[in-house]
Formats: sequence, structure tokens, C-alpha cells
Amino acid sequence: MSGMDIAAVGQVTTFSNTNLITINDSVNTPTIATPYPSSIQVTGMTNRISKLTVQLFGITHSFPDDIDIVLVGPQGQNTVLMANVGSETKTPVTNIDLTLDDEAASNLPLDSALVSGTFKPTRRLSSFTFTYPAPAPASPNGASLSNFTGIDPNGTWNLYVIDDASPDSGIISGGWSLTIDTTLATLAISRSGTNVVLSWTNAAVGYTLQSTSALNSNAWSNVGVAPVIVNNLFTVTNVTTNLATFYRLAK
Ligand SMILES: [Ca+2]
Ligand SMILES: [Ca+2]
Repeated sequence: MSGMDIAAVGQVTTFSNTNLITINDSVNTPTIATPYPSSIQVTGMTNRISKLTVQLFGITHSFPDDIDIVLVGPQGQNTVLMANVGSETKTPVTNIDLTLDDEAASNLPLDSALVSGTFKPTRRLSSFTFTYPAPAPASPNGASLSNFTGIDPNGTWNLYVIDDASPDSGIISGGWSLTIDTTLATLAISRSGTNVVLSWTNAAVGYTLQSTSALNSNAWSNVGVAPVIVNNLFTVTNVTTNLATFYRLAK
């Protein structure tokens, strides 16, 4: 039994808004940043998102636990990038750069100073103790950037930054960027009991799973099992046979 990779096609493109974001402070919390939101227009992308990462450039804040940041995509999906991280005791940071990536090795630190690097989107609590000021979603609940997998990236992306406690304030001096990967993911294969499980990203729409018993026969036939979506992957569970079976995605 063998899997087969499809050639990776697509593009990785970064869109940026380098304008300063001022993280304001007031006694009437939560306090919205300026601007609110900070926006990025994405145009010209021809495929759906297979992976999204977000960069924040030049974060300075005298008490980073005050900061909460939500990203909202062009179709309204949202993800909390960071909230109440970087220690509950006052731990200032100066000019750090963060990359948020679901596949990072670790979360942002909850109980120590924030440092520049790549981290998973992270929040201390699963929900907010306040309503997010409009026009942000009142109760943003997205927890990972995979929320954006499979969507058309074109349109307006909005970054809502607030400060949830007084005093202390800050800036994001270099703004932010989105790195959008529309590379069509490879076909993955694994074994589950007497079945094989084949999966590929739901960003790769319109593909048909095919199989053959002999790679040199060129006689591919459709696998007659409809894919179901599991964790943003099209997934097909197929029975194994005593014969070698090869799989591919065709379009
Ligand atoms: Ca806080
Ligand atoms: Ca504050």
C-alpha cells in the first residue's frame, strides 16, 4: 500500500499594513486602539487559504496582559491572536515582534515576559469578561488560525486591538501583516484498523480521489466514498484490500 503526493501549486503572499497602532488606555475599559480596526485589503489571490500566519511588528506595552487582539477575516471568521498573556504581574516589553502560527512549538507565555518569536495564538481565558466594542464581534471565540482555512482570502481583514485594564498603554509601531499560503496540500494517508484514511486540505476544492492497483496501468478509477470534512480536511475512509492500492487527487 502506498500514498502518492500531488505536486504543490499555489502561492505564499504577504500583505501588510505598516501603520502605527496606538494601544490606548482609559478608566472606561475596554479601551479601543487607534485605529480600530486596523485593516488590510487582500486582492488578487486565486486560491483558497491552506494556511494563514499573522505578524505583529514592534509591540511596546508597559503591562502586556492588558492587550487583547482579534483578527476578523473577510467572511467574518474570527480568531483571538493574543489575550491576557505575558504575566499577570506588570512585565513591560519593548519593540518585540510576534508571529502567530498554529504550528508553532509553543503558546505565548502566560506567566513570564513576552519575547519576540513564533507562537500559537494564545489566550489565558476561553472567553472575555467584557463585550468587545463594535464593530468587532462582541464575543470573539476563534481559537486558532485554521478558522480561516478553506476561505477565499480576498477582501478586508480587520485587526481589533483593545486594552482591558487601566493604567498602562502601548503601541504596535510597525503594524501587522498576513502571510497567506494557498499551496494545495499533499494527500495524506494513514491506517486505521482495516481501513485507510486519506485526507487533504479543504482549501483544495473540486478534487476527486482516485485509486489504482498498478501505477503502470494508467487505469485510475474514482473512489466512490464521499469525503467528509474533519478538522478542515477532506477525509475519506476506505477499506483495505490484499492488493497494493495507490491513490491520487485528480481535477
Ligand atoms: Ca487583561
Ligand atoms: Ca491599560
